[in-house]
Amino acid sequence: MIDPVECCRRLKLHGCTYFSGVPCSYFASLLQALDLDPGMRYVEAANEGSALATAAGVALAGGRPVVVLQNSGLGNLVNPLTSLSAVFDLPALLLVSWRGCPDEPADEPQHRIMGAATPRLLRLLQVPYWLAPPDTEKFNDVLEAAVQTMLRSQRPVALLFRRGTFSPVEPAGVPPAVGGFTRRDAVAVITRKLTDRDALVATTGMISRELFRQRDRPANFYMQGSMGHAGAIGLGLALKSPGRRVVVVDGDGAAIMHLGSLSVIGSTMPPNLVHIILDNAVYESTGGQRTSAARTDFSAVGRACGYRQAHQCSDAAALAAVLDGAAHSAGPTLIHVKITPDSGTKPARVATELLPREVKERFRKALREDIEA
Ligand SMILES: Cc1ncc(C[n+]2csc(CCOP(=O)(O)OP(=O)(O)O)c2C)c(N)n1
Repeated sequence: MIDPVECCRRLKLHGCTYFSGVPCSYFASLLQALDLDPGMRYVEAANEGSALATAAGVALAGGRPVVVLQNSGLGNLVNPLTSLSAVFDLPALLLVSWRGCPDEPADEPQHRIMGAATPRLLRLLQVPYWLAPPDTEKFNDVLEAAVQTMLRSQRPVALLFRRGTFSPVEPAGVPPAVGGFTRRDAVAVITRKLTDRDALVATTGMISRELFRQRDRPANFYMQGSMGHAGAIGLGLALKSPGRRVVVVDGDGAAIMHLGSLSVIGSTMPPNLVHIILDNAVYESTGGQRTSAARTDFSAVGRACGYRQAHQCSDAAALAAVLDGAAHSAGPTLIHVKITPDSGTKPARVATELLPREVKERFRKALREDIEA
């Protein structure tokens, strides 16, 4: 395995000290090592495309930027890659985790197509890439080759990382708060306040998993991937099923990834949409890396984007009261729920019990009267 601290040291020797990205659990220890290194600057980007754009800015100013991403984020990255970095010859070292690698035991369903396509996609996009060997010495040679190619071509190059390439580092920093109002508590209130007719859309990761654990129901649509699009999915549902309340349960990292959807919801004004953002200020599903949410007031953003109602709350009683109020007032409603990270047991993955196809079929049946109308 590669020692993440040694990897940081090597990157620094190559002059790579500016990082931007969106985390993947495969990089948990590397991101932790970066965070602990005062010589490194990591920007928690909204999405992988923005991460590359920030890297392009660093490169324009003469830096050697690094972008950290999960291969699922290649979709977000393609446009700035082909129409910015490749057009202006702006280098970047892309560290890409390889979820859904076909040689490994089956990953979650959302990684199947991108897992198989990743090397071909990089070739198609004319990005030279290397597979990162799980050995510090061998890795250093591969890193050297990648950096030299990047400098020669002045274009992005990629290193692909399979599962378990980095060794773990000791947990450091402030231990997660014990007690407080957690995702688990917030989900308990939300599920208690749902009516049988409500349709629910849950963002990818722990939020879907917690809803599945606490109150699985056919009218719950659990996203698998497509991070950041919960609000947009909810908007489509709310428009097509105007007689039904649509409750979107989003995360702060996911909401930030495609924050523009808030403006679109505010402009479209579906009265039956309730958009809840559970904000723990971290990407808890991938290891608790900080998001940019700490200084973002989502209720103020919602109000400024044109949501009819916008609230902020940070305990069970306040959330229950806001949900009671929302049941009797026209939306769109945005509820910013401040929660503390949850170090408790991780709920099971939805896909271990329900295939995406089953999630969709159950959901459609629950909405049958709207579909047939
Ligand atoms: C495009 C894309 N990039 C990265 C990921 C990896 N990923 C899955 S869940 C997640 C974190 C979600 O964070 P947040 O919405 O804040 O919810 P939390 O995990 O804190 O509950 C990330 C980064 C992904 N699925 N898709």
